[in-house]
Amino acid sequence: MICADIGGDNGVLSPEESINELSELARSAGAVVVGSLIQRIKKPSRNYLGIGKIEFLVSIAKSGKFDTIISDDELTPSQQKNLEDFFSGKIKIIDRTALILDIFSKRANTREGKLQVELAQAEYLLPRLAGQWSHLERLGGGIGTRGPGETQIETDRRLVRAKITRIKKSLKSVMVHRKMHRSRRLDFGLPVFSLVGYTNAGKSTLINLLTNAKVKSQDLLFSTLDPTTRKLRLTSGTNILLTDTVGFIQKLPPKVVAAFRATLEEITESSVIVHVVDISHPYAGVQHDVVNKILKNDLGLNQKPVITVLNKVDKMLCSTESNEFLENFKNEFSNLVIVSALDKTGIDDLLGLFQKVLT
Ligand SMILES: Nc1nc2c(ncn2[C@@H]2O[C@H](COP(=O)(O)OP(=O)(O)OP(=O)(O)O)[C@@H](O)[C@H]2O)c(=O)[nH]1
Ligand SMILES: [Mg+2]
Repeated sequence: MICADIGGDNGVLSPEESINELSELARSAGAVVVGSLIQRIKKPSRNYLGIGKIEFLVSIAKSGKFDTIISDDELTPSQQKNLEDFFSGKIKIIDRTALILDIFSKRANTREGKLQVELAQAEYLLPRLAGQWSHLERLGGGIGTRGPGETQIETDRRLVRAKITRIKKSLKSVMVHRKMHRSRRLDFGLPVFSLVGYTNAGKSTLINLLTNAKVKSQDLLFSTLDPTTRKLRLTSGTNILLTDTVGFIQKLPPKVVAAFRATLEEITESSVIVHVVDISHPYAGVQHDVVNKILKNDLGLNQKPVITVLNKVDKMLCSTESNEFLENFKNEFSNLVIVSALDKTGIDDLLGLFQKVLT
């Protein structure tokens, strides 16, 4: 697998940082990344990459060292088709969104999660249908090909539209059911604290540590898709509900965010946002800002109290630079706590903050 980025300025990470993240996503989907390339051009060409880079890739494709190319930017249907033609259909071409949706489809466990992924996949595929499926069938399974139906018959846009309507309807009924559950829960008057954050920040590790929730946590992007809620008793005797949610990432297309609106609603209805940041990550600052932006702009959460949890402090290098980084965070945020969900540093402080924001 080769990852490619055209070095445009449409993300919050630099092209190099963004392509590193794309490699992590590919690894999370089970792929082995054998190389990456960045091309600095002002505007993507009709083939996405310039002809020189494509010829270079075609020449090394002959060695059989890779079978897939993933672009870091969303490809238009014709860019995807043009690129595929250069490789005579022998190399699979997918983009960041298809890769993320593929990971989501592997992780979804609940009916609601599965429906949301199906919806996002169908919305993504609708404009890309022309002549695509026969080609994908030739390439066989693997990442980026798992879709809402892989049969020829579904190449028909009308059918996919009907499918979108159907999924939305099913989602609505699942949501009504869940809302009833939620209102019952709210009847108990328990405040809900939502763990949110960039993917891989340590949200699931934290809920497991605090509540014995047994959510799967692993060093892969988007481990968690379906939300989990558990009761947590604070030292004062007060009970709260703690919810683990799907992680965020930069360059997440609005259609994908929209498909997960039901899950994200959990966050909008919570009393307190617990923003978990992997402080040991080289892009921790950017990751924090990406999440903040989604919370504020996409979910309209400006008013809720936020607790900022700087996690993985055990992994942080003790340099002047990292100390300065921590100090900057401390100066900027009032409800801030530094923890390690792994070696349990700072957990009492975190629980103390939970109590403080309630009073
Ligand atoms: N060193 C260290 N590793 C941690 C800490 N907290 C979590 N991890 C590791 O970080 C990885 C990701 O943790 P998760 O809890 O799955 O992260 P998440 O935020 O739930 O990730 P998604 O579900 O993918 O959004 C796992 O390998 C954890 O073991 C920590 O405090 N220190
Ligand atoms: Mg998780």
